Amino acid sequence: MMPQRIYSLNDAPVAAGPVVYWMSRDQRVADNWALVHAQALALERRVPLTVVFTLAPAFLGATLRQYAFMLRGLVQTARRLADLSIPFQLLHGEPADEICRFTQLHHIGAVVTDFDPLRIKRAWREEVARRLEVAVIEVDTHNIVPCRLASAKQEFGAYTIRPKIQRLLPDFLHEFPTPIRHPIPWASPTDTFSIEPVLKALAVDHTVPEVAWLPPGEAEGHERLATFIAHGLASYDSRRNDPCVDGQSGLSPYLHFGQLAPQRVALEVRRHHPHSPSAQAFLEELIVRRELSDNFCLYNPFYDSVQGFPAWGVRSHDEHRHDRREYVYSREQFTTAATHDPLWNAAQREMVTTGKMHGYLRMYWAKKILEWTPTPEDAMATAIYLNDRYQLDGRDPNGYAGIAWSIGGVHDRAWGNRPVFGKIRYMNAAGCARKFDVREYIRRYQRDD
Ligand code: FAD
Ligand code: FO1
Repeated sequence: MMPQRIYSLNDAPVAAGPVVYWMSRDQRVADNWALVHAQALALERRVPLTVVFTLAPAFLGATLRQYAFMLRGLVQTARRLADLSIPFQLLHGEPADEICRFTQLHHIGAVVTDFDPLRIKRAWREEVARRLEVAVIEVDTHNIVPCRLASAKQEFGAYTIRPKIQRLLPDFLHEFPTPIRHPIPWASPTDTFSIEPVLKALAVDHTVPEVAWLPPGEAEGHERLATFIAHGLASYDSRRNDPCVDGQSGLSPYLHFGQLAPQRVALEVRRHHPHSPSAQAFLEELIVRRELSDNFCLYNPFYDSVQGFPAWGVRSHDEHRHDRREYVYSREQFTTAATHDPLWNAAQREMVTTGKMHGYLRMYWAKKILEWTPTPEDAMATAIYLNDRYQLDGRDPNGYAGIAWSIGGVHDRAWGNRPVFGKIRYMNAAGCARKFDVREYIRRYQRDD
């Protein structure tokens, strides 16, 4: 099923010369269709193969926290590639410039890169495809059913994309081929990068520290998966909405940075728990909800703003723009968890201190930002800023879709009309108290001062 994952970004031919896999979203050796395709091209032509990663400055507001998790993972990936005689090279600077310079310098014959629906990434790929005279090929190795194949348009919700994905899943949910040691060596010398000087030199905000509780890397992602399957999956259905227990998988940072393939997760879950309702609930999130987010970001150019909301959501917000807001908070007050609501403050502190807010509270957290900001535009800007600054798994289609669901009704339906929210689904602390022990959660994330 490889051909359906491949999308040519220009109509230039695969020329003679080495092949480069420009790795970006899917930062792994195992279970990576883009690497498999790049190596197939290189083997056919009996030419060298290399992997490059362009380290961009200040990617979507990422801080030391996210860059460190990513780079520590890349060190491990670079080592795994070296074992396959495939050099990994880290390029610094504007990605499109660096790729074009690298391609000219090394007389590259083809550039393979991975799929990512985010605007910034498409701009990088489109500029490279325009400037190069050799083939630039995109491979979707993040989605089990390739995003462009699952649907040719923005889907209304999980209920419309689910049948399309389920029909195609048997064609795609298979084992991966494994890359082999590359027989033709890369000619020029390559320098291995050591991480500490790179981290120190990074011109990003160093005030958001690394987290210690989740070790980055491909191996660690696989370990986390094995632990979840052995101890968490069976009770996922009953515990995933309770932030006082460790009921989610904890996989999102590994999935976001591509250190673990969603398809690997689905294969292992299906292998160990083929029929449990808990496994089905988990696969619904992992496959349908996650691939719906890529669909939203691919086909909705306004995935991070109010214009991206469904028409009924835009209309509803316009009707309620002048409703009195009982509380209005500044970005500073949100950031420092200084609202009147101990539950919201606890969720904010969980995110700031651990880098991963519990999934159930993310809905409540974002909806309260809508309630306590002057306009829906402010709400979107504030939620995205905080989410992308503190979450390890931020700057991801899941985040833009999750925030647009919470604030704008994307992938949701209209509810009864109420002040400020209009027809957007409402949530409050009383509703949370019906789901979990709110006082216990608040106690856990008490301000430690
Ligand atoms: P699990 O419950 O174990 O789920 C496993 C995987 O399934 C997740 O890693 C994810 O890939 C997928 N998944 C689960 N729930 C969703 C969902 N609602 N939408 C899409 N995919 C889902 N997810 C991010 O990856 N990055 C974000 O920045 C992000 N921001 C969010 C903001 C808001 C306001 C909301 C409502 C949701 C957001 N989500 C985000 C989706 C979801 O909350 C997280 O994916 C999940 O909590 C990650 O933890 P986990 O891997 O332990 O989850
Ligand atoms: N991808 C890159 O190709 N180069 C980068 O420098 C880079 C930095 C980065 C920082 C934080 C983060 O969360 C993601 C980052 N990514 C980078 C992209 C990432 O791998 C994903 O492609 C998207 O964020 C998810 O679609």
